[in-house]
Amino acid sequence: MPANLPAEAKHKWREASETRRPEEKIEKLQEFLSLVPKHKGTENLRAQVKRKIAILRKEIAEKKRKKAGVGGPKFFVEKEGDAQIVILGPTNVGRSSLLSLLTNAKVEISNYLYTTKEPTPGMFQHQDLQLQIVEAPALMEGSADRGTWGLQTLTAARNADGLLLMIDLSQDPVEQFSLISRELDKARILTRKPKARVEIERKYMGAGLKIIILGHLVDCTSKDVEQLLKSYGIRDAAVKIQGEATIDDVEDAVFEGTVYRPAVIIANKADIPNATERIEQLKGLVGEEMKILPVSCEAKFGLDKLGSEIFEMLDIIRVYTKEPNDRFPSEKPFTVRKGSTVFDLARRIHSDFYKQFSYAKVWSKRLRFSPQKVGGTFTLEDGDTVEIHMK
Ligand SMILES: Nc1nc2c(ncn2[C@@H]2O[C@H](COP(=O)(O)OP(=O)(O)OP(=O)(O)O)[C@@H](O)[C@H]2O)c(=O)[nH]1
Ligand SMILES: [Mg+2]
Repeated sequence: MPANLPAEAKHKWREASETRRPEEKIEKLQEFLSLVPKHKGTENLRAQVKRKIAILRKEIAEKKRKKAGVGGPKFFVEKEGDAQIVILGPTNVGRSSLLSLLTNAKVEISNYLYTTKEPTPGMFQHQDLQLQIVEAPALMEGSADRGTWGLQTLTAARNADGLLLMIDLSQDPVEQFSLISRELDKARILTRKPKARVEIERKYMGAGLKIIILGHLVDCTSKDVEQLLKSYGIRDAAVKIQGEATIDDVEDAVFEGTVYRPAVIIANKADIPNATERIEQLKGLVGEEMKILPVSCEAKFGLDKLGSEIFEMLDIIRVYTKEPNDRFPSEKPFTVRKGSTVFDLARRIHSDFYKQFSYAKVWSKRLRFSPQKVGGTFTLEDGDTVEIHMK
């Protein structure tokens, strides 16, 4: 990644990331680009910034159309529900068929290629979770490199919380999966948990830079990290470093370059005669790294497990909250990351709940008795009910 950018480029990046208005942001990003030296080491970064500019342009155009009340192709799908899941795959694999089986979205299913031309959403209810499923326009060779079509498909994937990578068992599964992997790779969307995860939370509540190292820094010290961030003008942020991180991983996080999106493979058209053989081929390629779910949208089998597979893939838990004077907990759960504590939940509800936290009562099947009085660092599990008491 882009080590050793000139100071003025770093300065410009800071300006760009602090600007909210898309028009102004584009301007700053263009200025930034002109300050980045052109060599192999900055290639990724330059491509990424160009992509950012192209996305901002779409955003502006879409806003204008909306204001003028004219229709036209939609580029972005606003998030709704508890999570947004994007169906990604080559043309004709059955993405629309899957969307129409899971939701009541109106989509055209046909044997023609490239029927779906814009990201199309629908809501899918899994137990008490509302999952928004979005069919992205077909992925093709070169999607990551060119044009509006590829940009809208991969932007949808980048903005999602999880991916359903769909392939067609009546065609060569290895070829299709390789195509998907290649394009995701180029767009810097990882579907395997990365070794390192660096999160930079700007505008950290306490003043100053706080570096929280939960893993290891492999080629630098925390002083180096501090210095790097300061050179980008980041003096007020919480930086969480997990796993085995390098200084490049930290710099990549500054540019919000690589993202990780969990995924499962949906192997559709499992009703065709030699499906079993092709599933084995695919397994040989993918190994244990990703789940493969053979389904048939036409014969309607294999789909009953989809909801729980998505839930598992997302790595989230559902937590129910209760007011101290109410008899029953909320019907709608909060969804929080697996491993979250009572403090994390409190922060999610409202910052006051965190700041004035006193203790909580937790009802849970796994506890020997419920409710149990717990502190803020108590780790929650799926299905827990929490009652927060403030000072
Ligand atoms: N045999 C079989 N055919 C299927 C299955 N699912 C979908 N099809 C057929 O595959 C073709 C493509 O289905 P779509 O759902 O339109 O595929 P898509 O991925 O949305 O395609 P585009 O939007 O055009 O890229 C249609 O003719 C479907 O009837 C399946 O499980 N088995
Ligand atoms: Mg379609």
